[in-house]
Amino acid sequence: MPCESSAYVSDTAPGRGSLRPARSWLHSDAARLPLNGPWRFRLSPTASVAEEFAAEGFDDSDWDDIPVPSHWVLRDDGAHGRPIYTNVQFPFPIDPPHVPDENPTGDYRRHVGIPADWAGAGRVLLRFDGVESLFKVWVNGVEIGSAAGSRLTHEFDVTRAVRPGDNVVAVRVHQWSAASYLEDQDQWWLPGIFRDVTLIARPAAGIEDVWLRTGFEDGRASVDPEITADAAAFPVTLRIPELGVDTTWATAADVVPFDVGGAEPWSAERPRLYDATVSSAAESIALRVGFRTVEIRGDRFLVNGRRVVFHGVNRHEAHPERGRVFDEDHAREDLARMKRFNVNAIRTSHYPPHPRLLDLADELGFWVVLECDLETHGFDKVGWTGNPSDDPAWREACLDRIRRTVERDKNHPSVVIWSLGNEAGTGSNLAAMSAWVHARDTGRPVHYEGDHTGEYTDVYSRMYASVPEIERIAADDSPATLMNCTPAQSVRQRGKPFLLCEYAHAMGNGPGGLDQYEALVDRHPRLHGGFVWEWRDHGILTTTPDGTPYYGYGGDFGEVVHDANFVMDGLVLSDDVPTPGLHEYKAVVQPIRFAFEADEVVVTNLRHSADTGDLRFVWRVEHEGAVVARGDLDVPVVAAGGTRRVPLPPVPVARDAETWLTLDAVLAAPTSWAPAGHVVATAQSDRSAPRPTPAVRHRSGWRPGDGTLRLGFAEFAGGSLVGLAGRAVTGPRLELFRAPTDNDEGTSDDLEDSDATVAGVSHAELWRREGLDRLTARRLSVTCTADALRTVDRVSAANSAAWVMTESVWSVEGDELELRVEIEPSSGWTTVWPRIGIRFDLPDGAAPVDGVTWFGLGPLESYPDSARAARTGLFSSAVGDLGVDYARPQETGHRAGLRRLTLASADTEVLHVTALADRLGRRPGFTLARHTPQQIARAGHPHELPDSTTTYLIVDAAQHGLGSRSCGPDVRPGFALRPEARTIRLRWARA
Ligand code: IPT
Repeated sequence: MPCESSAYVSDTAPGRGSLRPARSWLHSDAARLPLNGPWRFRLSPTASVAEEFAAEGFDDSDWDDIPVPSHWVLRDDGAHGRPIYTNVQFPFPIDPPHVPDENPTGDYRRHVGIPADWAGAGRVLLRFDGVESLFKVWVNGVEIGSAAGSRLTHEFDVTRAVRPGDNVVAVRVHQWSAASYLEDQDQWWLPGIFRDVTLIARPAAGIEDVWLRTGFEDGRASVDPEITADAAAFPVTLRIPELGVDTTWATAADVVPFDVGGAEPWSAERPRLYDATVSSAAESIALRVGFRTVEIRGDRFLVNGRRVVFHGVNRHEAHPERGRVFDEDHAREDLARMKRFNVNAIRTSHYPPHPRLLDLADELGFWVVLECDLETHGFDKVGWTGNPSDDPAWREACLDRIRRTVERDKNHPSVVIWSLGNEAGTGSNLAAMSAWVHARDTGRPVHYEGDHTGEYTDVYSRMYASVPEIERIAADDSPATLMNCTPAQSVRQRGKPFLLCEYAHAMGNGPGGLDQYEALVDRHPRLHGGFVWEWRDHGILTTTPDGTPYYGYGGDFGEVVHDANFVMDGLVLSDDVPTPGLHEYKAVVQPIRFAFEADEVVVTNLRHSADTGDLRFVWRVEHEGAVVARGDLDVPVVAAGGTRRVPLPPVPVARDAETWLTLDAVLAAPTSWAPAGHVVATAQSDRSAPRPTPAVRHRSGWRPGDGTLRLGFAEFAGGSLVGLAGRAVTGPRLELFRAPTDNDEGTSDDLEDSDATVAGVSHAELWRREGLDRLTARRLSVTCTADALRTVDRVSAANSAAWVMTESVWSVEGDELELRVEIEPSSGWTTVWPRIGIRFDLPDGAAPVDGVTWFGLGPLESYPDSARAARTGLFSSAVGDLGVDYARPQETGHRAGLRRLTLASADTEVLHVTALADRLGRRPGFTLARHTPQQIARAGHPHELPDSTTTYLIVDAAQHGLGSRSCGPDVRPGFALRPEARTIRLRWARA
C-alpha cells in the first residue's frame, strides 16, 4: 500500500487546494517575482517519502542545486534518472488510475524575499507554467494545494501563507501520476518543473482577466471585450492608440461591443497587430490585438471571409539539451525558419506550448491549431477499455484541461482552431470538452481527429490518409463511405472543411509524394491542407562511453520499453539543420506559381489575402550552369487568388550547352524572418536547343582474352578495371541495394482501416530476404577488340535462383573512354528494387577523392517522388556534405538528372564523367559517399559507421521513391522501381 501522503498520485482530480480558475496569460504591470533560477533539489525513488521537507526550517544543506526550469532526467551528471521515449506504449503497467511504487519524486525548495510593499496586494498568486506530471506546493510550511496537467498553467492563491521578507517555497513533483494516463503523447517522458515559476502580486482593484475579441462584423472592424474584475476595479479604460480607441467603462455593465474605423486585418501573411492597453487605477495590461474573424461556411474554413490552406507543421517543444524547456531566442529562430520555408501554420502537438510562443506566432504570422494536453493512446493496446475519454471518473480532469487551454491563450489572433487533444479514442468526455468550448468561444471551431464520425467537432480531420482516400473525401459524388463511418456519417463529414492534422511522416529520408497532396488542395476547395508530422527531430544530446557526442533516441537510455527512432521524424534535424524534406516542402507549397509558355509566364498568387506587392521577380539564363543573362521581370502586383500573364525577356539559347531560364520571386525588403532577396518561390524552364545523344558504336570482331590490358587511360586486370588516369579505381559492380530508409523499413501502408499501423512486411525486409544487400558475381566471359573490352557477369545472391546479367563494354572514343553497362534481370524477382546502379570504388591512396562538381539536379538530393526542390544547374560540394546526417544512418545523397560530374581531390580535378541519356532519354543519378550502402545499413547511429579509406561513386539508372510508409502510405505506384532492364552509359575523361 502506498503510504497516506502519496495516495494522491492516483487521484483523477485535476487539482486540490487553493488552485485558481484558469485565466489569460497576461502581460500586466502588477508586481511579480520570477522564481526561475537555482532551487534546492532532492530526488527520491518513490512517492512515499515523508513530507517533512516542506517545513520552513527543514535543513536542505545536503541537497543538490537544480535549475528551474529544467527536467531532472536531463541533468548531465547522470545521477537523476534518464529520459524514456515511448510513442504509444505506457512505460508502466496499464492499471488506471494507479502508477507504480517506483515513482521518481523530486523535492524542490527555495527562499524568496517578498518586498514590504506587497503587503497591500489584494492577493498573491504562485504560478507554474509547466510541471510534469503532478505536483504539490507548500509555502512557509503551509500546504497550498496540488495540480496535474503538465503543459498547462496553474495558479495557486498563496495570500494566506506569504509574508513580507523571507519565505520558503517547497514543491514536490512526481514523475508518474493518474495524469500520466492523459499524457501519453509520442515524445520523451521528461519530469520536472520545466517552465517558469512566478510569484504574482494581484492588486486589490486589479483586472483578473481580459478577453478582447477583435474581428469583422459585416465588413466593419469590431471589438467585443470581456473584462473580469471586481466592481472596485472600475472605471476600466481600453486604449488602442493607433486606431484612436480610448474608451472608459464606468462599470462592468458598460462593457459592450463597439466598432472601430480603419483597422487592417490580421492574417498569417500580414500579421498586423495593434498595441492595446486595458487599465484600471491599480493595474495596466498590455495586449497586441489582431483583427480577424474565423468562420466555417459550408465545407469552407474561412478567415476574414477567405479560404485558408494550411501549409503547416506539427510543432513539439523539443531541444537536444533542454528538452521541453522553452528558450525564446531559439523558438523565434525556429519560427523564422518555418516562415523562410513557406510554412504558414502550426499545430501545437500535442499540448499548449510555452505561452510566449503564441505571442511570437501572432507577431510573425501563423495560423495556429492550439491543442489541449490530452492523449490516452496507450489504451489502444487494450481495445480502449477503461479509456479516460469515456469514463465519468475522468470527466472533470478532461474539462479542466480544455478550460486551462482555452482560457490561457484565448486572446491570440493566431489561434484559429481549438483542438481537444490527440489520439485519445473517443467518448463523452471529449464531447463535453467540445461543448464547453462551443459555449465559451463562439469564434473558433473545435478540432479532434479521433472524432472520426463527426459527432462533436466542426472540421473533418484525418491523419496519414492516402492520396486516393483524400480524393474520395473531396468528391461529392463518391459513393464511398469514409473511414469508420456509416453512409449517413459520411455525408455529415463531407459537409465539413477537411484538413490533415498529420500527414507526410518526415522520419529519416522523406517524405515522398508531398506534391500529390498539394495538387489535391489546388483542385478541391473542401480540402484545407494539413500539418506535416513533424517539425523537429527530438534527439537528446548524449555521448558514447568514450565521449563521442550523438543524438540519442529510444533505447539509448536503457529504457525497459521504448520505440527506438520513431521520435526522429522531423523536417529539421535535432541540431536545427533543415532536411531535404523541408526544402521539398518549401518548393511544393510555394505561394507563387509560374507556368511558362513560349514567350510568356503566367504568375499565380495562391496566398490567402496578401498581394505580391512585397515581392520582386528576378530571372536569369544559364548555359550549362553559367549565368549569361539576368534581370528583373516587371510583374504588376497580383492580388491574392489572381493571375497575371507577363512577357518573358529574350532568352539567348546556346548551341552546344543546355539553356535554362530560372525565375525567382524574392522578398523586396527585409522582414523579421528573412533578408531582402530571400527566395519565396522559384521555377525553371528548359530552353535548350535539341542535341542528339551520341549513338552506341557497335563493334564486331570480339575475341576471347585474359582481360589484362590498357585502353586509353584505363587499366584492367582479368577483365576488371583497376585504374583510371593513374589512380586506383575498381568497378563497375552491380548495386541493387540502398541502406533502407525509415520508410523502406515501414510497414504501415495506409491507416484507413485502423488507428494502429497496419502490420505488413517492409520493403527492406524483402530486400534482405532476396539478398540484394549481398550480391555475388560469376564472370561468364571476357572478350576484346583492338580498342574495346567486354565482360559478362551473372550476379545473384546466396540461396537465390534469380539473377541479373550485366554486360560491361569499355571502349576508346577519341580522348575519352566510354563504359556502357547493360543490366538485365532474370525472371523470378519478387520485390520492388531500391535502385539499379553500378558502384565504383576509389581508394584514398595519397589523395582521397573529397569533392565533386556536377551539372544536373541539385543542389540537394532528389528522388523520384521528391524532386520539386531540385533545379538543373552546376553545383559543387565536398563529399562529406553530400549526405544528410540522419540520426539513424540510411540512404541519402542521391542526385538525379546527372549530365556530367568532375571528381576532385583537395581542389584538384581528378576525373570527368559524362552521363549519357538512355534510349528513352532517361538520365541516371549519382551518389558519392564514404560508406557503402551495406556499411550504412549496419549502423544504428552515425558514430557506429566504420572509419573509411575509400570514396564510393554509385551511378544509378534509377532509384525507388521514398514514400512515407514509416507511418503512412507507401511509395505511389508511379514512383516504385520494378526490376527491369536498364542501360547506363558513361564517358570518362582525364582531368
Ligand atoms: C500519430 C500521432 O498522433 C503522433 O503523435 C505521432 O506519434 C505519429 O503518429 C507518428 O510519429 S498516431 C499514428 C497511429 C498514426
